[in-house]
Amino acid sequence: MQALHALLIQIQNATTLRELEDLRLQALGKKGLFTHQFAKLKDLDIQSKARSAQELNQLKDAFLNAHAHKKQELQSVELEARLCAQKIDLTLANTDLHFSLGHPLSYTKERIIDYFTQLGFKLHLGALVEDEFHNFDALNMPAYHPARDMQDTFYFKDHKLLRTHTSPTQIHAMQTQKPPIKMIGVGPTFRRDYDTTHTPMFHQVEGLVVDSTHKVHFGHLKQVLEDFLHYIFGDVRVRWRSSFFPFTEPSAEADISCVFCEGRGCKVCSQTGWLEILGAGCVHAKVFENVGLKDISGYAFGLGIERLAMLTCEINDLRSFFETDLRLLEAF
Ligand code: FA5
Repeated sequence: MQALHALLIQIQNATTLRELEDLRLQALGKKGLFTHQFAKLKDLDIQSKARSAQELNQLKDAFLNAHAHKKQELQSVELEARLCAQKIDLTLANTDLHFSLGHPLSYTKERIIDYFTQLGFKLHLGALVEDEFHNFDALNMPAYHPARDMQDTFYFKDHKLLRTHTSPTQIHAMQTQKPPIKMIGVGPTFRRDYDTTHTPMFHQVEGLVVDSTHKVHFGHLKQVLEDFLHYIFGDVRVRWRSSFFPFTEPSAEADISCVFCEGRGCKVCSQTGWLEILGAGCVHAKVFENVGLKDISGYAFGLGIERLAMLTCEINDLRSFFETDLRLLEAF
């Protein structure tokens, strides 16, 4: 029995899990002290046997408790020591990391936002659900305008609609801010379209610069947008064509020399050597009148982000942006 009490003390003093395991075997193994003492019980008379068995069982319980307790304590100490030894060096380069620019659409959108915000344009996201005034009327698109047809626009029951372009953001900006105003409106827009270059949901960027009379003119618009097109497409030629938008006068569209054939003519540019990129113009007097601004001048522009992403990332079917095919992301 004395040897068993000594084992209990050794358990308290154990410093490693291996030492503890040795003590467990010494006590409970085939040839262990407890095994030996229990075997000896059979030689005792009935009374001594009962007394010794009780004493032995109490000692065994105490041993098992002390052992379990010590084991837990030593396990935490060893774990702590192992974790300290395994410190991660965050400064080491990991060549296995997978770098991605993200989805080509988000990447293109961020590039556009970066460019204009660095020039001092304030970012507006606007609301996706608009009323007819902000989406059409204020932009000089009266009730008979074809874009207002049910075939083109997603309407709700109460004359609300999913914005068909980001141009309503310029109306909100002019209604809520005092000129000078310099803003871009960015985000999803919706039309009833579906083919290789058109989807029901797509993204646009709108730009608006407004200041008192004669301070903003078409020359500023041309400079800002030509610089922007060179930032996105590099060394391309830019061509301006006159065009029509109800909310700008004069209106124009900018083309770039085809990035695939460098202007020689190919399938992508329909053999013309040019690619249409954006619409722009000076803000129409009617629009200023609709938002109650006087003695004022300004320019606006708008473009489709998918179109830019298709050209810069060489993707020929716009619908593939929305098909969540991981292979598309892996290609970037
Ligand atoms: C507009 O939406 C005008 N609000 C742009 C504007 C703003 C002009 C300010 C002048 C001043 P448009 O309908 O052409 O213009 O659309 C602009 C671009 O959106 C198109 O060139 C095209 O790239 C893109 N787009 C139009 N419909 C879709 C569609 N269904 N899917 C993908 N992109 C589309």
